Amino acid sequence: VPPKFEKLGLAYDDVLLLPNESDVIPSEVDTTTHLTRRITMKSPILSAAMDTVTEAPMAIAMARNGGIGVLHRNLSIKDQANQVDIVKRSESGMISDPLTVTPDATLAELDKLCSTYRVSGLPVVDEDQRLVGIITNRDMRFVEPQDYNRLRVSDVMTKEGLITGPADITKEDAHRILAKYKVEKLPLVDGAGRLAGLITVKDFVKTEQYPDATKDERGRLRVAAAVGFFGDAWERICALRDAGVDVLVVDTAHGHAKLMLDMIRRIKSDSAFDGVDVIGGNIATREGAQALIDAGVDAVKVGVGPGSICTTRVVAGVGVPQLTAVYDASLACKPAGVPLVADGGIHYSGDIAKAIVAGGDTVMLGGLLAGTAEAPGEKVLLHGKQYKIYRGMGSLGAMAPRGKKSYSKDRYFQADVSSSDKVVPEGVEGEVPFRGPLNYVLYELVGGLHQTMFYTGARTIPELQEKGRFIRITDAGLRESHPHDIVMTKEAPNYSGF
Ligand code: RVP
Repeated sequence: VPPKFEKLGLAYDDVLLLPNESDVIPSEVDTTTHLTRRITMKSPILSAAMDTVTEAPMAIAMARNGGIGVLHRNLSIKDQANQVDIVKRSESGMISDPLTVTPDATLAELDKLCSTYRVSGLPVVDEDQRLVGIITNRDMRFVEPQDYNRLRVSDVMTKEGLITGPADITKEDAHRILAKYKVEKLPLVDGAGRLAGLITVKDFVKTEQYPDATKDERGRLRVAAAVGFFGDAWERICALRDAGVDVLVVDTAHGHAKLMLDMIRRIKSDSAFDGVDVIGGNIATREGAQALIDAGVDAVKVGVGPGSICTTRVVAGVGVPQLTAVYDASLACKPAGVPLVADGGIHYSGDIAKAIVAGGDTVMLGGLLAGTAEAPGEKVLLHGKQYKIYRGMGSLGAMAPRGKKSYSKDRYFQADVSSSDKVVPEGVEGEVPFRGPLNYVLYELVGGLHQTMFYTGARTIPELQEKGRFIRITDAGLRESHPHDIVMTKEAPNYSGF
């Protein structure tokens, strides 16, 4: 019989990392880490699958900066798959199935397509996919908006002297042609004149601008998306795969549960999903991690109750302080070679390092990213300061939106998506300070990790995991850690008060 009282559980604030002898400086370290068994990332950070944190703009910005975004699932299947599509098309080496328009489309329809996908122009193809022209903002420049409904693509597109390349062109040759003809888009055509791909200047620029971006083998940004297991979950899973999702995150508040494990087994045993990795969670014990590993996950996500908006530990009285949860789960993950995502409860950059030393390979952030410009929702002004809304996926607002079908109730195993509006919330709704663009925030968070690696003498993430050691601290130690005996008059970009 297991003991009634387990060992003491520790949170991030209960410990500090010991400094080690070091011959590393912060700018020299390498933060490359495993997201899943086969996907690596340059920064160990995921943005949370929450409706106030991750939609396409956040996912694009996260991947460009070396992390990854997990698209939330409080959206229709079509809308979520569309978000995947937007990220996958946002930038690439060579777009093999470019978005196109037909010559008879109106300019209004074209304009809508361009703004949805944030592109400045499209190749024009006939019904046999043969390239008949190209239309870019250069062609549109002198068209009056009131004519958009009247004029068709064929009226203004460039059709004479089209600059194209062969389907198997090299990156270098493509660059040369783009430069020589001073064009921004190079359609690639096969022997029969059919459109076989597209290369754009924007993608060359972006590759230089974001050298650490998380990309797939075809040079497209990687993206993850959350799914459940009730109702139409399988349909959602298939639609996300068809849209090109890299990672499915089977997202529940209790991952050590039969329905959830069944869903993981189902995806992993279907060869139609060979190209897609699966992250399962959340669990908070070694046994929970082992169950997910046995079901075949490519990474385990850890965290029951540490989230800044989470009330599971008070509503249900269940949870494990996050540092201990990560450590215990890692005892199952490490021998199996399955990466671990430490999800929730990160207040400061130092907590990221603590999560990694405890056995995490990456961390998932909600509250720290909800205030960035790329998070969904508008800024709100409160007492002269700017804020953004942040709410738990188990909050009343996210679980039972008035007059709308709810999608996240099954995260808490509370009935199926179409049933009544009654819920037992396990989260709250609130506001977090507006923090500006995501890359500023990530710079501070990853920069903090570089400092940890310098203090602990670790050049790489595996070295940090191996060398890092904790010292437990008291309440007095925690008070001493934060600024004290001073009235703070200016907030630092990476410190917002105790
Ligand atoms: P935090 O970064 O501390 O804000 O936590 C974010 C995490 O909290 C999410 O990734 C998710 O695991 C969890 N979460 C989301 N909604 C809720 C809730 O309503 N209880 N919890």
